[in-house]
Amino acid sequence: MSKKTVDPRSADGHDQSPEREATSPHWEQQGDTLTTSLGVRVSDTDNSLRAGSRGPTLLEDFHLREKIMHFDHERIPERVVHARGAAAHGRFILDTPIPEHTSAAFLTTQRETPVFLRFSTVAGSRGSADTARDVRGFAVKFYTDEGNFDLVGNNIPVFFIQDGIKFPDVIHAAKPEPDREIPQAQTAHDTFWDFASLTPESAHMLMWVMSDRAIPRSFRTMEGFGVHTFRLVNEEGGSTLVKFHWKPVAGIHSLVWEESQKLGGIDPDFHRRDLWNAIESGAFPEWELGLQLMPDSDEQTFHGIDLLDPTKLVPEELAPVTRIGRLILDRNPANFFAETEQVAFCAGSFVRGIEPTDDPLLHARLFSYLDTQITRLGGPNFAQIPINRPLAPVNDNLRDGFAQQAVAAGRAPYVPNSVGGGCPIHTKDGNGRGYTVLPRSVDGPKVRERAQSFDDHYTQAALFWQSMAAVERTHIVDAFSFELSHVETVAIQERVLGVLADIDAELTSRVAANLGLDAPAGSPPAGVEPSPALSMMVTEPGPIDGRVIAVIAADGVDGVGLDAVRDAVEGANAVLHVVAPHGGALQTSGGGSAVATKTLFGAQSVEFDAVVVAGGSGAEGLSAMPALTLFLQEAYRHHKTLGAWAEGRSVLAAAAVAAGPGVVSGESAEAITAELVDAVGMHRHWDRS
Ligand code: HDE
Repeated sequence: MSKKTVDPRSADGHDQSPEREATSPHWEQQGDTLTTSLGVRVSDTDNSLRAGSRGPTLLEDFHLREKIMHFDHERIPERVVHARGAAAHGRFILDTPIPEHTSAAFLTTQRETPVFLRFSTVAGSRGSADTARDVRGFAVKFYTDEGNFDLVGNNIPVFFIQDGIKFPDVIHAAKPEPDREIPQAQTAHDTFWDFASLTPESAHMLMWVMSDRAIPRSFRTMEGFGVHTFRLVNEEGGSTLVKFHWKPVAGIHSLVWEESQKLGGIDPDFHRRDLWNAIESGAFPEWELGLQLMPDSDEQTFHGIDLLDPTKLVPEELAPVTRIGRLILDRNPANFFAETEQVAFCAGSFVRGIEPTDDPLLHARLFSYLDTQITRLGGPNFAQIPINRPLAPVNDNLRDGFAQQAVAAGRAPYVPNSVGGGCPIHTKDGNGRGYTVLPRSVDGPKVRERAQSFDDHYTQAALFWQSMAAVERTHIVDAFSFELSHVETVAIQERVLGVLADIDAELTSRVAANLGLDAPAGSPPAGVEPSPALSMMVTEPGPIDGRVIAVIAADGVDGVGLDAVRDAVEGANAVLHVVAPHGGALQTSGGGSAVATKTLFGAQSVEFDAVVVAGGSGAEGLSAMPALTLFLQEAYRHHKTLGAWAEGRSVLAAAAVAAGPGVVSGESAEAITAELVDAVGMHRHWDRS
């Protein structure tokens, strides 16, 4: 290599062109002939080599040995936390460059940056259900021109603990109890609440996890948060503190608890399926990237909130969220294992212009993610796995190790050298765009202690409670009651009530009443100013892209009406399923036919966002089906939009769900379509109860 050139290839010597995902030989196997891993063509993969057709199998069968050997090792350790997840490719489009705040190239000039986004639950194992009550991971890998930046966040803006040294404790408490390995993917058990009740710093996070935020309708309807405060540094060395937000274009929406429990059995892949189907149907999930920008100062506080404390948020009313760009997911993974399972997010992967602050939770993470990949991905070369490779050129002087893919030529993988012509060279200040760190003084005695400014655990827990609408509060009460009713030790239940008493008296008394315990008196904070931005209540119809609507129909269905509803639903980018007593073709009233895509034997109302009963002569027989009565009543109880036209109205009436908020009915399909789309756009009709 001549002196000043940098190898434009990645660590494993492969092309770095942006098209590499689609075209590189890494992404698909070559040729159309079955071969062994060493390229020998296989003539029979169905019968092992035997001494006679009923005789013993011969060890000499190298194809059998290789096939079984490889199969035996197809699994890698699942993630210690966030094991269950789903991911997609996309792009981040910068709309408003912010060079005044950061030198990060992907945030300073208008451009698109490829991204990979993995969503996850935290507690459950890889095969657990998507809809469990839990925090959701929201991890974004930006493949920027200056290297990879990972924003490894959650759908909740705060965390259980203030110091990373407590992470093994909170996770050991939340995971299945170690003697019996029960329960899977749930916090409704003694050890979690034992820990929580003894860890007052978790109070604020508990409020979020017991709220509907922890049972999202879809990954597409979740907010994302970087949680910690980060530091942006501009070209001149000026700095700003920042909290990252992802705002879903589809709105912030959740399931109801009964629904999420049922879905855990009926469709454990509910969120994974929703993400996959939305992308395949072209309803591309989208978020806006928003920043809360706060002045950097020695104190690193804002309106009295210690920005280094990850159990605190900054209300949007105090620091507005400035939208600067959009993230669009537009491509499903080609291979779950290669991409979603092997992607390695590292909370310590920064690009220039973005730095960590001294948040003690973040600091433990800076170590943990790099470390965990060594076990999970089998050695130190995980950055060479295609999904982890940067698009920026790599020339890293890292050599050898397990699963080394690179054929690194040259004699001088060390600095300084003369043998290699001095290459690779440093990118010093003023000599290109090297990663530099803002010089800040660090001073203080070595201590193991928390700052006093981390002490108030209750004000923001109360802020959350007081910012909720009545129905959201009821759901929080119900969630605490559900969880604590699974706790066998009364002393733990009582301790949790003690924590709640320092948040809000009404919350405490309602939960205590449900448990049949006395509500203790506490000292809830006074004068808390609610933050309306924390509520998920919807006041006007939002987009319904990717929503799934069932039209219940039978032979004799009004085919013209069905087409009108289909046009309206699909025109709004949503998905329509005809659900009928039998599969295959349905005869329509006009003598044509319609296809039933699901049947009442297989489908359940929890799989849909809205249910409409079609008009036509077939409706009469539907009223007599107990499975359909349950279907409709459940949809009603879950506050979903219900609809019917013409004869279909009698089916709603027979199920006693013909009237109420969010029930849309009319003489004809055409008469209800606009109202139907708007009603689905409200997500749920909470005033029904
Ligand atoms: Fe993580 N976390 N975490 N975490 N985390 C992991 O990394 C850890 C924390 C988050 O889709 C692990 O590759 C420690 C906060 C997400 O692949 C591990 C601490 C937040 C994901 C780990 C935290 C997160 C992880 C497991 C306390 C929100 C999934 C496997 C100091 C801001 C990423 C892995 C993916 C995964 C450690 C706390 C988010 C073990 C030690 C706070 C979204 O390294």
